[in-house]
Amino acid sequence: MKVAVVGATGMVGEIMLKVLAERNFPVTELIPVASEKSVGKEIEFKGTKYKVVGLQTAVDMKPEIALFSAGGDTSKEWAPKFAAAGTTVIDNSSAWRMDATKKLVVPEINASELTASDKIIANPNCSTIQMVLVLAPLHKKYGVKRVVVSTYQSVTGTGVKAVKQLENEYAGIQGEMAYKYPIHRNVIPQIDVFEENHYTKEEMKMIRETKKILGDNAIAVTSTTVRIPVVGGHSESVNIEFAKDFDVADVRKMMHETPGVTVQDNPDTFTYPMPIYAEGKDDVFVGRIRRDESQPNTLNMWIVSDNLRKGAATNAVQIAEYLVANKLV
Ligand code: 2RA
Repeated sequence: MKVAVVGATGMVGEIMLKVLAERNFPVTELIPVASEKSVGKEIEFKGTKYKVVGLQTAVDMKPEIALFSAGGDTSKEWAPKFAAAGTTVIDNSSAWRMDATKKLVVPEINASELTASDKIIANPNCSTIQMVLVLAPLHKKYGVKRVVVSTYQSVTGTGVKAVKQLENEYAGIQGEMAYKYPIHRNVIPQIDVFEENHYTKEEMKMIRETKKILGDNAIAVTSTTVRIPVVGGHSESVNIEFAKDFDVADVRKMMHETPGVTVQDNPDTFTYPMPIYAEGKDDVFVGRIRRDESQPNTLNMWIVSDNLRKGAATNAVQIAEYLVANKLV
């Protein structure tokens, strides 16, 4: 496979290259793509050096697959150009996620909807992916009525500038700010811009994308998304009300059986998921599984995942793997 990675020098792009190598994706030719200022730079992939090229050059090279992580504007403009050249684009931006003509895919849940004519495939938002992976089997069995989620999101979700801000503030150095406020010793209850209803775009992504991926507009979702001074992964406190009553032991068993999910849940040994353990791993970690005793048919859980991996790069590569395995590219 000739594979382009658009945004190859960015934080997610770098992890995409790492994940492609780790999972031994059948790359015969790599095309690292980045903005003009990075063109000509060298990138190493599995011991071979590749020169970064610009977008038009990459389109002309007609890759079979292009993994995009270069921001919404680049995706809006360039994904259709790649698609017109016959490339299947897997896009990590928000540009196409809510487009009714595009599939929004978490492979474990809905990859079977993909066909060879899907030329632009949307990768969901990181905080959505880790939550829906857990919700999907529970929805099938018990019917999810309502979800209340609060997130504790890593600065890596913003990008390299935010990681630098945290490091600078930690070291007492005055530097460029990715956020309006300090992030070290702080918690910022705003991720992305505010929408008209005073929810942030990140909150609305979680609400809209969850319904689309689970294929059920009747699920009520409300969300508060928060940035915390952590690298390594996003954490979520999730309260789920079901249509039917459930058995906690059965929920735990189902989580053990869900591909891509690892249960870390033992109060006796103080075992629960945390970003320091999730970092660098592909799984979604679940713990603190317990009944919400304040109302019927309701469950609480704590979900942690490396947002750059399953929340972005790994999910995108898994989509590519599905396309290859099913001869859809
Ligand atoms: C964040 N969800 O964590 C975003 C990244 N896509 O800011």
